[in-house]
Amino acid sequence: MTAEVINGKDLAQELRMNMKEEVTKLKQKGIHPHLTVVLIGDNPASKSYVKGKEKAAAEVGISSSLIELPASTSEEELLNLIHKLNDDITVNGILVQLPLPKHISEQKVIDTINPDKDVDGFHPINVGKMMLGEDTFLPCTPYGIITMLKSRSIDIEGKHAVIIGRSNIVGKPVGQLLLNENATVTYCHSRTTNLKEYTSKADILIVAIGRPNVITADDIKEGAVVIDVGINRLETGKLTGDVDFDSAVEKASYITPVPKGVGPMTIAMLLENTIKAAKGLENR
Ligand code: L34
Repeated sequence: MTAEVINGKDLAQELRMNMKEEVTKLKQKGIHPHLTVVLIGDNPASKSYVKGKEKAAAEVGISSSLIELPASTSEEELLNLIHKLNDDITVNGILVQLPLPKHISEQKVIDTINPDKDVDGFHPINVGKMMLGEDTFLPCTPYGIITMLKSRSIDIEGKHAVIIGRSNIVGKPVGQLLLNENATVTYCHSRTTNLKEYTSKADILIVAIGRPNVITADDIKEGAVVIDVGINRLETGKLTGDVDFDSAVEKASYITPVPKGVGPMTIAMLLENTIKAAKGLENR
């Protein structure tokens, strides 16, 4: 079998066209969605992602501001900034790009963001609501993955979804969202013994390991849906996923590429969340 490739760049583009119409209507009602992105230090990958976010926001008519601070910024300074943004009624969404320098506690920063402006969906209140299946901001990468599956009407209910990776921003929440969609979910991670025993049984395989090309056709079931969340920059400068695309594409039913896969969808979902923040969460 040769898989259908789910192009996240094209899907994100399509979603942005719809969002642009929605934003136009909101503006007619006097609602002007605004996203503030905070970038600490000069990690080149973070800079590139943040640039992508600003460009995508502009495309749909969401205004954004970028606050760039040096890596030497203290935790207290950052927390003060967040309090200021929380109090600024013109700011609908706050995103602090991760990772942060080691001397700043990511959890403290996340905990300080007003949950109603937490367009990353990382605040404990929003994580809790997601677990309970309540309406809230869904974390952008997991939300993007579910949107990719739904775009191809891929059945989730009753399927065995296997996640490799248990980070708070990808692995854990994507498993929860798949569970909410009635999948049977297995979490694998760095301490899992005999990983292949699990991957080879997956109907839906979500790979978020962070090492290039470690999952090959040999690891997957014929006809599996393979979602590659890895973004690895090779010495040549080329981006590659955690999945060996060329072999896996011959065995999967659907597969996402890197680049042009999950990455652009992460950004599109951030825009969806910013619009949601601007409209005000329901039940509030
Ligand atoms: N707070 N920190 C916060 N929120 C997030 O949602 C993120 N993430 C992850 C890192 N830190 C974060 C992102 O924005 C990863 N991430 C992200 C966003 C976009 C892309 C990749 C990762 C992306 O656009 N990838 C392109 C290639 C871009 C390039 O050439 O560098 C792609 O086609 O995959």
